[in-house]
Amino acid sequence: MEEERRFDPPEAFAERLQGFGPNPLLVCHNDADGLSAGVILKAAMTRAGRPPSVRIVGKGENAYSDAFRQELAGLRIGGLVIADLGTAARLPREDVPAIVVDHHVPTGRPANALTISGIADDPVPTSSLLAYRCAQSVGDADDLLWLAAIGLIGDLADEAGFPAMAEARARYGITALRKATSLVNAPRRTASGDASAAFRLLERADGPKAVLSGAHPETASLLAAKAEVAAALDEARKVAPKVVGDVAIIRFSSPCQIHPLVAQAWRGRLKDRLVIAANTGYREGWVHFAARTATHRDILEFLADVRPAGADEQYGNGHRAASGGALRAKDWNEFAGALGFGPDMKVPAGAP
Ligand SMILES: [Mn+2]
Repeated sequence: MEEERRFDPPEAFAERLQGFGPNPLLVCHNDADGLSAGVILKAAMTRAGRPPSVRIVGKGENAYSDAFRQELAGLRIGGLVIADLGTAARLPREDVPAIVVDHHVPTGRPANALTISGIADDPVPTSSLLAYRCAQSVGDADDLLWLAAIGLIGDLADEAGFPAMAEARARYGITALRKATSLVNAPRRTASGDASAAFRLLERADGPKAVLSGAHPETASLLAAKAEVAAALDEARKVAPKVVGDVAIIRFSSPCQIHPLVAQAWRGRLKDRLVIAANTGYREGWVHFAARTATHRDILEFLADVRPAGADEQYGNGHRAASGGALRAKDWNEFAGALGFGPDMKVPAGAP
Protein backbone atom coordinates (compact mmCIF):
# COMPACT_ATOMS: atom_id res chain seq x y z
CA MET A 1 0.00 0.00 0.00
CA GLU A 2 1.36 3.38 -0.92
CA GLU A 3 -1.65 5.56 -0.31
CA GLU A 4 0.46 8.35 1.18
CA ARG A 5 2.28 8.88 -2.09
CA ARG A 6 0.70 11.64 -4.09
CA PHE A 7 -1.22 10.67 -7.16
CA ASP A 8 -1.31 12.62 -10.41
CA PRO A 9 -4.02 15.17 -11.26
CA PRO A 10 -6.45 14.57 -14.18
CA GLU A 11 -5.26 17.90 -15.61
CA ALA A 12 -1.99 16.17 -16.59
CA PHE A 13 -3.83 13.78 -18.95
CA ALA A 14 -3.61 15.82 -22.19
CA GLU A 15 0.07 16.52 -21.83
CA ARG A 16 0.94 12.87 -21.12
CA LEU A 17 -1.10 11.79 -24.11
CA GLN A 18 1.20 13.83 -26.35
CA GLY A 19 3.93 11.31 -25.52
CA PHE A 20 1.83 8.46 -26.93
CA GLY A 21 2.57 6.88 -30.31
CA PRO A 22 -0.06 5.76 -32.85
CA ASN A 23 -2.65 3.03 -32.11
CA PRO A 24 -2.83 3.22 -28.33
CA LEU A 25 -4.93 0.69 -26.42
CA LEU A 26 -7.71 1.71 -24.05
CA VAL A 27 -8.73 -0.95 -21.50
CA CYS A 28 -11.83 -0.49 -19.33
CA HIS A 29 -14.11 -2.35 -16.93
CA ASN A 30 -17.50 -3.68 -18.10
CA ASP A 31 -19.79 -1.99 -15.57
CA ALA A 32 -21.59 1.35 -15.98
CA ASP A 33 -18.75 3.33 -14.44
CA GLY A 34 -16.02 1.52 -16.39
CA LEU A 35 -17.90 1.77 -19.69
CA SER A 36 -18.68 5.47 -19.22
CA ALA A 37 -15.07 6.15 -18.31
CA GLY A 38 -14.02 4.21 -21.40
CA VAL A 39 -16.34 6.11 -23.75
CA ILE A 40 -15.22 9.47 -22.29
CA LEU A 41 -11.53 8.57 -22.57
CA LYS A 42 -11.94 7.25 -26.10
CA ALA A 43 -13.53 10.56 -27.13
CA ALA A 44 -10.80 12.55 -25.38
CA MET A 45 -8.01 10.48 -26.96
CA THR A 46 -9.60 10.79 -30.39
CA ARG A 47 -9.94 14.55 -30.01
CA ALA A 48 -6.26 14.69 -28.99
CA GLY A 49 -5.26 12.88 -32.18
CA ARG A 50 -4.62 9.51 -30.49
CA PRO A 51 -7.69 7.40 -31.35
CA PRO A 52 -7.43 4.11 -29.44
CA SER A 53 -8.49 0.51 -29.90
CA VAL A 54 -10.74 -0.58 -27.04
CA ARG A 55 -10.61 -3.76 -24.94
CA ILE A 56 -13.37 -4.22 -22.38
CA VAL A 57 -12.31 -6.45 -19.47
CA GLY A 58 -15.17 -8.73 -18.52
CA LYS A 59 -16.28 -12.02 -17.02
CA GLY A 60 -13.52 -13.94 -15.26
CA GLU A 61 -10.84 -11.50 -16.44
CA ASN A 62 -8.41 -9.25 -14.60
CA ALA A 63 -6.27 -6.52 -16.18
CA TYR A 64 -3.38 -7.40 -13.89
CA SER A 65 -3.43 -11.17 -14.44
CA ASP A 66 -0.73 -13.15 -16.26
CA ALA A 67 -3.28 -14.15 -18.88
CA PHE A 68 -3.98 -10.51 -19.73
CA ARG A 69 -0.28 -9.65 -19.73
CA GLN A 70 0.23 -12.43 -22.28
CA GLU A 71 -2.63 -11.17 -24.41
CA LEU A 72 -1.07 -7.71 -24.64
CA ALA A 73 2.51 -8.93 -25.03
CA GLY A 74 2.79 -8.98 -28.80
CA LEU A 75 0.54 -6.01 -29.66
CA ARG A 76 1.95 -3.01 -31.50
CA ILE A 77 0.52 -0.21 -29.39
CA GLY A 78 1.69 3.36 -28.93
CA GLY A 79 0.47 3.60 -25.36
CA LEU A 80 -1.87 2.14 -22.79
CA VAL A 81 -4.77 3.66 -20.85
CA ILE A 82 -6.37 1.54 -18.12
CA ALA A 83 -9.68 2.68 -16.59
CA ASP A 84 -11.70 1.46 -13.58
CA LEU A 85 -9.77 -1.79 -13.23
CA GLY A 86 -7.82 -1.13 -10.04
CA THR A 87 -4.35 0.30 -9.58
CA ALA A 88 -1.42 -2.08 -9.18
CA ALA A 89 2.36 -1.77 -9.22
CA ARG A 90 2.93 -3.90 -12.31
CA LEU A 91 1.09 -2.91 -15.49
CA PRO A 92 0.22 -5.45 -18.21
CA ARG A 93 2.64 -3.56 -20.54
CA GLU A 94 5.58 -1.63 -19.17
CA ASP A 95 7.37 -0.76 -22.42
CA VAL A 96 4.86 1.86 -23.61
CA PRO A 97 3.65 5.14 -22.07
CA ALA A 98 0.72 4.48 -19.76
CA ILE A 99 -2.07 6.25 -17.92
CA VAL A 100 -4.16 4.67 -15.13
CA VAL A 101 -7.56 6.20 -14.28
CA ASP A 102 -9.15 4.55 -11.26
CA HIS A 103 -10.90 4.98 -7.91
CA HIS A 104 -10.38 1.67 -6.11
CA VAL A 105 -8.00 1.13 -3.20
CA PRO A 106 -4.59 0.72 -4.90
CA THR A 107 -2.52 -2.39 -4.23
CA GLY A 108 0.58 -0.54 -5.42
CA ARG A 109 1.64 2.25 -7.71
CA PRO A 110 3.05 1.70 -11.21
CA ALA A 111 6.50 3.25 -11.55
CA ASN A 112 6.29 5.14 -14.84
CA ALA A 113 2.60 5.59 -15.49
CA LEU A 114 0.57 8.75 -15.02
CA THR A 115 -1.61 7.50 -12.14
CA ILE A 116 -4.89 9.32 -11.69
CA SER A 117 -6.53 7.86 -8.59
CA GLY A 118 -9.51 9.27 -6.74
CA ILE A 119 -8.73 7.36 -3.57
CA ALA A 120 -7.35 10.32 -1.60
CA ASP A 121 -10.26 12.62 -2.52
CA ASP A 122 -13.24 13.26 -0.27
CA PRO A 123 -15.74 12.18 -1.41
CA VAL A 124 -14.02 9.51 -3.53
CA PRO A 125 -15.12 10.12 -7.16
CA THR A 126 -15.86 7.48 -9.78
CA SER A 127 -13.59 6.52 -12.65
CA SER A 128 -16.02 8.18 -15.08
CA LEU A 129 -15.82 11.50 -13.24
CA LEU A 130 -12.01 11.32 -13.27
CA ALA A 131 -12.19 10.49 -16.99
CA TYR A 132 -14.41 13.53 -17.53
CA ARG A 133 -11.77 15.72 -15.86
CA CYS A 134 -9.13 14.10 -18.08
CA ALA A 135 -11.25 14.96 -21.13
CA GLN A 136 -11.55 18.56 -19.95
CA SER A 137 -7.76 18.80 -20.05
CA VAL A 138 -7.93 18.02 -23.79
CA GLY A 139 -10.64 20.58 -24.58
CA ASP A 140 -14.34 21.28 -24.26
CA ALA A 141 -15.97 18.13 -22.84
CA ASP A 142 -19.44 19.44 -22.12
CA ASP A 143 -21.07 16.82 -24.35
CA LEU A 144 -19.53 14.08 -22.18
CA LEU A 145 -20.95 15.28 -18.85
CA TRP A 146 -23.92 12.89 -18.93
CA LEU A 147 -21.55 9.93 -19.23
CA ALA A 148 -19.81 11.00 -16.02
CA ALA A 149 -23.26 11.04 -14.38
CA ILE A 150 -23.99 7.48 -15.59
CA GLY A 151 -20.84 6.29 -13.82
CA LEU A 152 -21.66 8.19 -10.65
CA ILE A 153 -25.14 6.64 -10.50
CA GLY A 154 -23.77 3.19 -11.31
CA ASP A 155 -21.18 3.12 -8.54
CA LEU A 156 -22.38 5.34 -5.73
CA ALA A 157 -25.37 5.03 -3.44
CA ASP A 158 -25.10 8.75 -2.74
CA GLU A 159 -24.16 11.18 -5.49
CA ALA A 160 -24.21 14.19 -3.18
CA GLY A 161 -21.10 16.32 -3.13
CA PHE A 162 -20.44 16.20 -6.88
CA PRO A 163 -21.27 19.46 -8.71
CA ALA A 164 -21.05 17.63 -12.07
CA MET A 165 -23.93 15.41 -10.93
CA ALA A 166 -26.12 18.36 -9.99
CA GLU A 167 -25.48 19.89 -13.40
CA ALA A 168 -26.27 16.61 -15.21
CA ARG A 169 -29.50 16.15 -13.20
CA ALA A 170 -30.66 19.61 -14.20
CA ARG A 171 -29.80 19.09 -17.85
CA TYR A 172 -30.84 15.47 -18.49
CA GLY A 173 -33.26 14.53 -15.68
CA ILE A 174 -32.49 12.01 -12.96
CA THR A 175 -35.07 9.43 -14.08
CA ALA A 176 -33.64 9.08 -17.58
CA LEU A 177 -30.10 8.98 -16.18
CA ARG A 178 -31.03 6.20 -13.72
CA LYS A 179 -32.85 4.12 -16.34
CA ALA A 180 -29.97 4.45 -18.78
CA THR A 181 -27.50 3.42 -16.06
CA SER A 182 -29.52 0.33 -15.20
CA LEU A 183 -29.66 -0.64 -18.88
CA VAL A 184 -25.93 -0.33 -19.61
CA ASN A 185 -25.15 -2.16 -16.35
CA ALA A 186 -27.13 -5.26 -17.43
CA PRO A 187 -24.82 -7.03 -19.94
CA ARG A 188 -21.94 -7.50 -17.52
CA ARG A 189 -24.18 -9.75 -15.40
CA THR A 190 -25.28 -11.98 -18.28
CA ALA A 191 -23.85 -15.42 -19.05
CA SER A 192 -21.54 -13.97 -21.70
CA GLY A 193 -20.64 -10.83 -19.74
CA ASP A 194 -20.15 -9.11 -23.11
CA ALA A 195 -20.71 -5.38 -22.65
CA SER A 196 -19.58 -4.26 -26.09
CA ALA A 197 -23.13 -3.31 -27.15
CA ALA A 198 -23.42 -1.10 -24.06
CA PHE A 199 -20.14 0.63 -24.93
CA ARG A 200 -21.32 1.21 -28.51
CA LEU A 201 -24.65 2.57 -27.36
CA LEU A 202 -23.03 5.03 -24.93
CA GLU A 203 -20.78 6.11 -27.77
CA ARG A 204 -23.56 6.66 -30.29
CA ALA A 205 -26.12 8.25 -27.96
CA ASP A 206 -26.03 11.97 -27.19
CA GLY A 207 -27.72 11.60 -23.80
CA PRO A 208 -29.70 9.20 -21.58
CA LYS A 209 -32.93 9.63 -23.55
CA ALA A 210 -31.19 8.40 -26.71
CA VAL A 211 -29.92 5.37 -24.74
CA LEU A 212 -33.52 4.48 -23.88
CA SER A 213 -35.37 5.54 -27.03
CA GLY A 214 -34.70 2.49 -29.17
CA ALA A 215 -33.37 4.66 -32.02
CA HIS A 216 -30.14 2.66 -31.80
CA PRO A 217 -30.32 -1.14 -32.26
CA GLU A 218 -28.16 -1.81 -29.17
CA THR A 219 -31.02 -0.81 -26.86
CA ALA A 220 -32.96 -3.97 -27.75
CA SER A 221 -29.98 -6.20 -26.98
CA LEU A 222 -29.49 -4.50 -23.62
CA LEU A 223 -33.17 -5.02 -22.78
CA ALA A 224 -32.71 -8.71 -23.58
CA ALA A 225 -29.67 -8.77 -21.28
CA LYS A 226 -31.77 -7.26 -18.52
CA ALA A 227 -34.45 -9.92 -18.99
CA GLU A 228 -31.85 -12.70 -18.92
CA VAL A 229 -30.45 -11.48 -15.61
CA ALA A 230 -33.92 -10.97 -14.07
CA ALA A 231 -34.94 -14.55 -14.95
CA ALA A 232 -31.73 -15.98 -13.46
CA LEU A 233 -32.24 -13.94 -10.31
CA ASP A 234 -35.84 -15.14 -9.94
CA GLU A 235 -34.59 -18.75 -9.98
CA ALA A 236 -31.75 -18.21 -7.52
CA ARG A 237 -33.95 -16.37 -5.07
CA LYS A 238 -36.05 -19.51 -4.59
CA VAL A 239 -33.09 -21.28 -2.97
CA ALA A 240 -33.26 -21.50 0.84
CA PRO A 241 -30.21 -20.55 2.90
CA LYS A 242 -28.31 -23.10 5.00
CA VAL A 243 -27.22 -21.70 8.34
CA VAL A 244 -24.34 -22.84 10.55
CA GLY A 245 -23.61 -20.62 13.54
CA ASP A 246 -23.71 -17.04 12.37
CA VAL A 247 -22.98 -17.78 8.72
CA ALA A 248 -25.68 -18.42 6.09
CA ILE A 249 -24.81 -19.83 2.66
CA ILE A 250 -27.17 -19.70 -0.32
CA ARG A 251 -25.82 -22.15 -2.89
CA PHE A 252 -27.02 -22.06 -6.50
CA SER A 253 -25.73 -22.45 -10.04
CA SER A 254 -26.08 -19.76 -12.70
CA PRO A 255 -23.84 -18.53 -15.51
CA CYS A 256 -24.97 -14.99 -14.63
CA GLN A 257 -23.20 -12.68 -12.20
CA ILE A 258 -26.13 -12.55 -9.82
CA HIS A 259 -24.38 -13.67 -6.61
CA PRO A 260 -23.96 -10.06 -5.38
CA LEU A 261 -27.69 -9.45 -5.92
CA VAL A 262 -28.67 -12.69 -4.12
CA ALA A 263 -26.39 -11.85 -1.16
CA GLN A 264 -27.78 -8.34 -1.01
CA ALA A 265 -31.36 -9.65 -1.01
CA TRP A 266 -30.75 -12.08 1.88
CA ARG A 267 -28.68 -9.61 3.87
CA GLY A 268 -31.83 -7.77 4.87
CA ARG A 269 -33.76 -10.95 5.70
CA LEU A 270 -31.01 -12.55 7.80
CA LYS A 271 -30.09 -9.47 9.76
CA ASP A 272 -27.99 -11.23 12.41
CA ARG A 273 -25.94 -13.40 10.00
CA LEU A 274 -23.07 -13.07 7.64
CA VAL A 275 -24.61 -13.99 4.28
CA ILE A 276 -22.67 -15.76 1.52
CA ALA A 277 -24.26 -16.27 -1.91
CA ALA A 278 -22.27 -19.01 -3.63
CA ASN A 279 -22.58 -19.47 -7.38
CA THR A 280 -21.19 -22.80 -8.62
CA GLY A 281 -22.21 -22.20 -12.24
CA TYR A 282 -20.54 -18.87 -13.03
CA ARG A 283 -17.24 -20.27 -14.21
CA GLU A 284 -16.30 -23.91 -14.65
CA GLY A 285 -14.19 -25.32 -11.85
CA TRP A 286 -14.77 -22.28 -9.64
CA VAL A 287 -17.17 -21.07 -7.00
CA HIS A 288 -17.80 -17.33 -7.17
CA PHE A 289 -19.34 -15.87 -4.04
CA ALA A 290 -20.50 -12.59 -2.59
CA ALA A 291 -20.53 -11.89 1.14
CA ARG A 292 -22.71 -9.28 2.82
CA THR A 293 -23.88 -8.60 6.34
CA ALA A 294 -26.25 -6.30 8.16
CA THR A 295 -24.24 -6.84 11.37
CA HIS A 296 -21.20 -4.76 12.26
CA ARG A 297 -18.88 -7.61 11.47
CA ASP A 298 -15.86 -6.83 9.29
CA ILE A 299 -16.18 -9.22 6.32
CA LEU A 300 -12.63 -8.63 5.09
CA GLU A 301 -11.34 -9.66 8.51
CA PHE A 302 -13.67 -12.68 8.62
CA LEU A 303 -12.52 -13.86 5.17
CA ALA A 304 -8.86 -13.34 6.07
CA ASP A 305 -9.34 -15.53 9.18
CA VAL A 306 -10.79 -18.45 7.20
CA ARG A 307 -8.72 -17.97 4.03
CA PRO A 308 -8.05 -21.35 2.35
CA ALA A 309 -4.44 -22.07 1.44
CA GLY A 310 -5.14 -22.10 -2.31
CA ALA A 311 -6.91 -18.71 -2.46
CA ASP A 312 -5.38 -16.13 -4.79
CA GLU A 313 -5.80 -12.40 -5.49
CA GLN A 314 -9.45 -12.98 -6.38
CA TYR A 315 -10.34 -13.69 -2.74
CA GLY A 316 -11.47 -11.28 -0.05
CA ASN A 317 -11.20 -7.88 -1.76
CA GLY A 318 -13.60 -4.99 -1.56
CA HIS A 319 -15.08 -3.40 1.49
CA ARG A 320 -15.70 -4.27 5.15
CA ALA A 321 -19.43 -4.70 4.55
CA ALA A 322 -19.34 -6.03 0.96
CA SER A 323 -16.77 -8.53 -0.20
CA GLY A 324 -16.56 -11.93 -1.80
CA GLY A 325 -14.27 -13.83 -4.08
CA ALA A 326 -13.65 -16.75 -6.36
CA LEU A 327 -12.29 -20.09 -5.18
CA ARG A 328 -11.38 -23.24 -7.06
CA ALA A 329 -13.71 -26.12 -6.15
CA LYS A 330 -11.24 -27.81 -3.79
CA ASP A 331 -10.53 -24.52 -2.00
CA TRP A 332 -14.24 -23.80 -1.71
CA ASN A 333 -14.75 -27.22 -0.13
CA GLU A 334 -12.00 -26.46 2.39
CA PHE A 335 -13.57 -23.04 3.08
CA ALA A 336 -17.12 -24.36 3.58
CA GLY A 337 -15.81 -27.24 5.71
CA ALA A 338 -13.86 -24.86 7.95
CA LEU A 339 -17.07 -22.88 8.52
CA GLY A 340 -18.76 -26.08 9.72
CA PHE A 341 -20.89 -26.83 6.65
CA GLY A 342 -21.50 -30.44 5.69
CA PRO A 343 -21.31 -32.43 2.45
CA ASP A 344 -24.28 -30.55 0.95
CA MET A 345 -21.99 -27.57 0.41
CA LYS A 346 -19.24 -29.61 -1.23
CA VAL A 347 -18.64 -29.05 -4.93
CA PRO A 348 -17.17 -31.79 -7.13
CA ALA A 349 -13.73 -30.60 -8.23
CA GLY A 350 -13.68 -29.67 -11.91
CA ALA A 351 -17.44 -30.09 -12.41
CA PRO A 352 -19.53 -27.37 -10.80
MN1 LIG B 1 -16.22 -0.74 -12.28
